[in-house]
Amino acid sequence: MPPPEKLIGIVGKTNVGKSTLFSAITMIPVKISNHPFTTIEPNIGIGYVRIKCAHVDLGLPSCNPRTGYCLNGNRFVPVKLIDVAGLIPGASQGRGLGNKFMDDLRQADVLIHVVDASGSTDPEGRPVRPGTYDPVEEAMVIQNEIDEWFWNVVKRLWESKIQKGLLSVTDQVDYLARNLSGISVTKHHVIKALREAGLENKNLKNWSLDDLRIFSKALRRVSKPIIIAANKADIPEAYENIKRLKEVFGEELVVPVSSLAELVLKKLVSENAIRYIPGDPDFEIVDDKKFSPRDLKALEIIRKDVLRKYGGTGVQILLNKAVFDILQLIPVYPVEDINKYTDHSGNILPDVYLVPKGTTARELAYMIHTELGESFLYAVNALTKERVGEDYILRPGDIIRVVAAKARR
Ligand SMILES: Nc1nc2c(ncn2[C@@H]2O[C@H](COP(=O)(O)OP(=O)(O)O)[C@@H](O)[C@H]2O)c(=O)[nH]1
Ligand SMILES: [Mg+2]
Repeated sequence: MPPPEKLIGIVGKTNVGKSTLFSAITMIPVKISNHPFTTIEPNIGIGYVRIKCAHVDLGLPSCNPRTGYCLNGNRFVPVKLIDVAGLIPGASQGRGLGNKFMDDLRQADVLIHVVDASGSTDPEGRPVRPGTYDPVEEAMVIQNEIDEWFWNVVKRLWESKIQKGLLSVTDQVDYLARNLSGISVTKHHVIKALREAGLENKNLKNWSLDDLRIFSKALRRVSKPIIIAANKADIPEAYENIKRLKEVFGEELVVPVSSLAELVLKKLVSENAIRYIPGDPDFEIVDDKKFSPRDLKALEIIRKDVLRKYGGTGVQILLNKAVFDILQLIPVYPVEDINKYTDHSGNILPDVYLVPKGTTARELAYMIHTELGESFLYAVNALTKERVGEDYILRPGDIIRVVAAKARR
C-alpha cells in the first residue's frame, strides 16, 4: 500500500480566490508524459510540493520521476487537493451550500483557508472597494463556522451514548474515534485532543458542556489544522491586513499569497514566454517581443508588488508548509539498487514517498508492498550503504532499499 494519502482542503467564503488558487496549484507549467491529468474530478486535483531533488547531491545529471516532475534539481512531488464549496456564515446550520460544504470538508486532513486579505469582498462574497472589509474578522467567522460544525458532530455523539454512562473509560476513546472516522478523525487525534484539553483523566460521562466544547475545539485543531492563505496580496491594501492576520493567527500560520500572479506566471511558462519555476522569487522573460507594452507593464507589477515584496507568489510556500510543517510529512526515496539509486528497470530515484514523521523502515516496506513488509529482513541506507533494522526511523531525504525474504514479483 502506498503511503496514506493526505487530502488538502481549500476552504473560504465566496470570491476570495479559492478556484484561482486551485487552478494555480494544479496547473503544471511543463509537459510531463507520466501524469496527464491534474484534475481528477471537477474539484479534486493534484498539486506539487517542491523539494531539492536528491539527484543533485548525488552528483547525478538527472532523475526519472514516475509521478510529478523535476526541474533544475527541484523535485515536485504530488499531493491531493479538494476545492471545497464556498462557505458562508451559517453554513454549519445548513445555510447556502452548507451540507455540500461539510461533505467535502469531512475528508480533508489539513485546511488551506483562503482569506481575501485586500478586504475587497463582503461577508456574503460580494465585491466591495479594497480595504472595506476586515480579513481578520472574515478569518474568525469562517474558522468559527468550522468549529461549530465540529461541535455539533461531537455533541450529538456525546449525548447519544457517553453522557448516559453506557461506556467504560477506555471504550470512550475507541467509541469517539470509531464514530468520528467519517470526518477523518483517528484514535491518535482523539488522544492528542484529550491531552491538549487537559481532560485525559476525566471520565467523559462527568464532563460539563464546557469541557466538551474545549475538547471539540482541540479535536478540530488537531485533526483539521488550518493554515491561512492571505490572498490578493498583490492589492496594496492587503499589506497592513496581512500584518494583523499574522498578529492574530500567528506568523507561521499566515502566508501572503497572490493566486492570480501564480496563475499568470504559470500560463506564461506554458506558452514559453517566460522562465519561472514554481516557488522561485523571480522570473525571466524569454522574448520581449511576445508581449504587448501593456502585458509587460502587468508583469512588472507582479514583480514589484508581489515577488519583490513577499519573496514569491506564496503559493508554493503555502503548499510546502501545509505538507511539511503542519501535516509533518517527510520525503523519502525507495530504491532497489543502492549504488545506482534506481528501481529494477533502471529508473533513477523514481519515487518520492511523503510519509509521516516517525515512520520506520518496516512501515515503509509495507507502503511499498505488503509482501515486502511481511517478509522484511532489513533495509539499507543507500547514502551510507549501512544496514538498518525494522525500527529504524526514517529521516527526511533518506534513500532506502528494503531487503525482504520474499522478493517482489
Ligand atoms: N487581485 C487579485 N485577484 C484575485 C486573486 N485571486 C483571485 N482573484 C479574483 O477574485 C475573484 C474570485 O476568484 P475565484 O477564484 O473565483 O474565487 P472563489 O469564489 O473563492 O473560488 C476573481 O475575479 C479572481 O480573478 C489574487 O491573488 N489577486
Ligand atoms: Mg470557486
